[in-house]
Amino acid sequence: MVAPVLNATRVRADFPILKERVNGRELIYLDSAATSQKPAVVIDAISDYYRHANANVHRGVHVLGERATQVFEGARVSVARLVGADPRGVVFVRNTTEGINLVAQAFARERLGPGDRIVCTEMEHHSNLVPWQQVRDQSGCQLEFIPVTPDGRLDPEATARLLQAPTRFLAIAHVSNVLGTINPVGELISRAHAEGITVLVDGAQAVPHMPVDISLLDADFYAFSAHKMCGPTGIGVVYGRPELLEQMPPFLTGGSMISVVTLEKTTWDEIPHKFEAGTPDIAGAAGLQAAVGYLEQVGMPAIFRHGAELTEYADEMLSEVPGLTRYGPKGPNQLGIVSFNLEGVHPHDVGTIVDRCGVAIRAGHHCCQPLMRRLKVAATARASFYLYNNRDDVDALVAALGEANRIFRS
Ligand code: 7TS
Repeated sequence: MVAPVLNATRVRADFPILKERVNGRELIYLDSAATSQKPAVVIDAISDYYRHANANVHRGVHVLGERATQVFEGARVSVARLVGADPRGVVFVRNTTEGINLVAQAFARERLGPGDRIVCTEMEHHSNLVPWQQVRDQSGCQLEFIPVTPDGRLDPEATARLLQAPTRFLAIAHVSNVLGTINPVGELISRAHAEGITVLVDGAQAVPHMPVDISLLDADFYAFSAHKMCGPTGIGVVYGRPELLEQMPPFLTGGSMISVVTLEKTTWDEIPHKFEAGTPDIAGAAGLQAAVGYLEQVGMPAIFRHGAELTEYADEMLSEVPGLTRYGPKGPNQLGIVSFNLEGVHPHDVGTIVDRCGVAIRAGHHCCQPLMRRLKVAATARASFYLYNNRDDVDALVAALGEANRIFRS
């Protein structure tokens, strides 16, 4: 089935910040992989929550307490629907990073020891790499990495070698935040499960951009952040298979996650509350629910198609820029993210000149230092697109890169 086309002009009008002027020009925001902009419905949902419903959750006998609890639990149901998950498996955390740490400490550290192996990939964001080094150091298990090929994919032979004993855990990005590569996680999960390997997927760059169905993928754990999918900062999700969450000890302890507390011992609340210690980000949940509603209304298939078409157009246009090296795969297996360098110009200088032209991109290692080493670069410039970008934005980037070339290479 062909995905519907997104009306980029209409979508753009939903994002108040895109009317800002920077350096005397209309803002062109090409840094959505770092964080997305927010539509008015999300900003309003947060404000409305504080104006009409603010109270603490799961405790109030009063009306506002009930409203706040409805907002928070309603958000859980909405998120679960978006990603095809059982709401009992949807744990609210601060962000992807915290979600991965939860799984590393409450699942992997508990179960792995000397003789076991965790497998990661060289394209991971530090958030899906450093927590596994911690588990390795704490538990005495091994940690190995699937290498990345020169065209930005996972090495198939190493994947086959590493997806077997003694590997017990695989932690892998669904979409790379530097290369835009869409990893074949569904296939990897079924191969891993055939070998008894548990899988965590870092979906920080996938959920915002493509239809994701966690139950179809059969992921054991799946983490993502609201702020990259039109929602607010401060709230994210880690999905865990309910049977696994039930067996796991809590990650953080204290209020809200208990059943009975005596001075001697404590019993835990039901999942997912067992993993939500302390007062949660209720206003964030209100914003996230509005973001989910917004994405569903525009339609994830349309958003995916728009990102893929824009990336293809960017590839075509950037190939005309003199001295530009583009990293990562081209074609249908990558989306929304274009990393590159201009010969003889430091990526930070590229970023600064482009910013002067009103175009916001990111330059640096993108929290992927091992991947930078593999690409044999210290840093890259990166443009990342989202539903509110259009071809004019790509043209503005290309013009700004022409300016950088003129200044540095003339
Ligand atoms: N995983 C991936 C694949 C990411 O892209 C990011 C953030 C994270 C995890 C961490 O997300 P957080 O919400 O916990 O911070 N990526 C980026 C980026 O590419 N530029 O800034 C943040």
